[in-house]
Amino acid sequence: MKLFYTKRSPYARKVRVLVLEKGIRLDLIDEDLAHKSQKLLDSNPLGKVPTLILDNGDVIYDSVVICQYLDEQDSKTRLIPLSGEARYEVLKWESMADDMVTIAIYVYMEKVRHPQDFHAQFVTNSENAILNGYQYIEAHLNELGEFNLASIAVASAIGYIHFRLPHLKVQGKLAQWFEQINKRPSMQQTIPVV
Ligand SMILES: N[C@@H](CCC(=O)N[C@@H](CS)C(=O)NCC(=O)O)C(=O)O
Repeated sequence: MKLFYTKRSPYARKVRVLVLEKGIRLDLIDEDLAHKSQKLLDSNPLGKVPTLILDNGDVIYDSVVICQYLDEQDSKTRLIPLSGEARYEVLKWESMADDMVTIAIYVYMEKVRHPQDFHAQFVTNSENAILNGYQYIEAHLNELGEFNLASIAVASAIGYIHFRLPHLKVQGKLAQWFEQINKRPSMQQTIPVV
């Protein structure tokens, strides 16, 4: 299997952490999103990472679908509960974490495109949404006790927000939780870099 990714992408990071935790072997193809390869564009009409190419040539995207596919490939280390309420709780955490990432990307892009005159209200509202997200996560940390895709997604989101919006660092109990999870080799090997 081959995974198109970038070292910055928090969506791809979820997949990379899951793969490392499960010991799945795949080839990583580092994409330059400013000059997307034809192979990526041929595989995914939107040219997004992560995109997974299976050994039979089939293609799977996006990160939510790839994580579910890969988790099913090996039952020894399940990172997504198989069914029922527990499964949807984990997927709900993933969805919230992914949305925090999306908000952070929009804020970062707004500031990069308009460094002197970014839309202040948009940035404030978006950053407040991220801070509300932090508050919610901290108040529900007991739900993230087990290491699974929920904690992978939340930690990847926090890692990305720290990377792009360093003034929005987590604090208190959430910072302690993040520090612990960030020590895992799978997290250390996938820290976002430019
Ligand atoms: N919903 C998608 C989002 C993927 C995504 O937006 N990836 C970004 C990189 S972080 C990307 O490929 N951007 C390139 C582009 O949109 O052209 C997922 O979860 O995989």
